[in-house]
Amino acid sequence: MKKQENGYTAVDIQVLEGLEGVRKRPGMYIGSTGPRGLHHLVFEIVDNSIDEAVAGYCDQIEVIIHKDNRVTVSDNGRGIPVDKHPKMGIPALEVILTTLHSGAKFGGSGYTISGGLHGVGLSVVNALSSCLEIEVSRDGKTYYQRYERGKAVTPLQVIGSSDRTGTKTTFLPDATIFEEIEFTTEIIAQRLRELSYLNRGTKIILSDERNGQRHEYYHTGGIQDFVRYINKNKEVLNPEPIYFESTREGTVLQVAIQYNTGYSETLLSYANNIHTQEGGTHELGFKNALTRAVNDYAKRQGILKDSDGNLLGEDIREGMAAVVSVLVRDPQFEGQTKTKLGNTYIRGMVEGAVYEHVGEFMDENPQVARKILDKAVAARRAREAARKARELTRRKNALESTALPGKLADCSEKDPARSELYLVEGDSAGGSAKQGRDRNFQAILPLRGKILNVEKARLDKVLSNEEIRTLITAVGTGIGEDFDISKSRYHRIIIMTDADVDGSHIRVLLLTFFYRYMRQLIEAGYIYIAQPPLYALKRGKEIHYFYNDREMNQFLDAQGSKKYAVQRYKGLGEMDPEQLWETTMDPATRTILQVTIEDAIAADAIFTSLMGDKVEPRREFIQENARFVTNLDI
Ligand code: 0RA
Repeated sequence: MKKQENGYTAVDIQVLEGLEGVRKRPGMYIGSTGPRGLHHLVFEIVDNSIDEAVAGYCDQIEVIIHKDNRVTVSDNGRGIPVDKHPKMGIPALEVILTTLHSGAKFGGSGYTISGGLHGVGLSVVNALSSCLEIEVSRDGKTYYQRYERGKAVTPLQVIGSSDRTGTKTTFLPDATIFEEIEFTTEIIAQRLRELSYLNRGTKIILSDERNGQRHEYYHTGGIQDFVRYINKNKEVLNPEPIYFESTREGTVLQVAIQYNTGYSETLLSYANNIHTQEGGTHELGFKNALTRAVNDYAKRQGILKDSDGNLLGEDIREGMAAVVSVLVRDPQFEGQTKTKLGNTYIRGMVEGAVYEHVGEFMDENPQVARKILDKAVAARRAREAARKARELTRRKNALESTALPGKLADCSEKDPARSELYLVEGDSAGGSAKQGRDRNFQAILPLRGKILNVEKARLDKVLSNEEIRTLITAVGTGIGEDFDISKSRYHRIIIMTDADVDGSHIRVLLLTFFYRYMRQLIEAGYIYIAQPPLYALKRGKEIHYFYNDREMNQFLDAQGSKKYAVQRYKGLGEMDPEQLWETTMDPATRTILQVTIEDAIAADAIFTSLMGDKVEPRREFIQENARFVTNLDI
């Protein structure tokens, strides 16, 4: 600040009012005075260094968190100009640090340098710092200046010579403005990691002097490395990401895509290095083009016939990790959090480039293209099956609300709180259960194991399964969006399966099904697992049942020399109706296990990992969750 004996110049006054405004309404410039706003200070400065990197003048940025909450950001860019600003008559550096630039806005920096001043945001940080020191190396010299609460307290001075160039800023957030001035390493680390992917070849170092930690972020592969990082624990369809970049009329586009075998979609979009959480025109352009390119390729190859109809975008994006990054000269940020790119021309531009490059990639890499298509076709099949299943059960419920499945042997009790539904594996066990039950309050629904036991099927496919639809109708609640727990016809739904591999598969599958589509039944404590005995010891008319080896051996020890015939039950079908009632269904003598949400989550994870091909996590998982998978062959 150039202070004259007779007071402030007009320029000074204007400047002063500008920064006073920032101190009066910090939220308008950095979002908040909470932790987000605090960390935003660091990001504002780093963004300026990143702009130098984008312009091609800087390849290393270092951030240091000091013990006393000061933060240093340094770069090896050109260094902020220090020569006298022609209009203002003070060093350009001082203008940058004390003037609110018109381009200044919450959310980060622009991409244009175009001869004008960049360093947008530096003045905001300066205004909100109780102290800020800046060092610039350029033209063989190192310059230094110190500010307090946005005001220069020293003139810009030469403090030495230097054979390098760059800018180093150290600031202490103003404790009278921020609720808290302690930085969180992880918040800063995350942003720096992201920036290092988005700006390939820029080395970003983070040191935390409070605990001696040091992280180095450096990715020569840029966003290709980013999608690899997203998929690092997943099985991938294309180990080499699909990557392309294109520049049109000053807009730079970069896209990286890598598919995994999972079912979720991770699409990260950026505009000028800002994560556009609300999407925008670049994201729309990308999605449209990807959908069109994949459908057109599938038609060209005859994999999809005209009569098949198109694959939907959501089918094509199942299992996709993608990063879309644009640099735009005049970004318009919209939306609730100003993280939606609004520039309309970007949409067509991105759409054209993505359509062209994805099409070309598929033509040149038919094997990868085939894998992606197969996955999309499977996703569509699953989606349609799920819809049909929903519609069928919905229609059934609407049209024939009293028409229960023929296979269901219902109970006479109408009060759900007193009614039980046994889901029984296999028709023969189903038969025994029907005969052995107390028909007043126990209903039986036999499920055909073979049909359910589609080990490699995905859950959506299971939904199209007749048995499962019968189950949905029998329970009465509907599924998914239509689910209504008050319509549950039973408050105890008991899964009764054999103690073998098939039985545990079915149990895992049913639990997964309940977890995903009828979760409230689990939360309400309506789902149980029956505990049929493992052994029977017989001696004449005498019979004893045991549920594990330990119990049986204890019993035998106590019996001395008495001889018993041992029967090991492999399936429920080996028990006659009376035995089944006595051992497994009679409320007076049976044990049933209530399923908790944790059990269901475990089952869901087992189900999912059974699908995958990564053997190790699956084995570990199953070992840790032995309770529900005692007989699962792995
Ligand atoms: C204005 C003009 C030039 C560089 C910069 C600002 C600049 C700002 C920051 C902020 C942090 N690091 C920075 N590095 C550079 C161009 C200067 C020239 O033409 O030499």
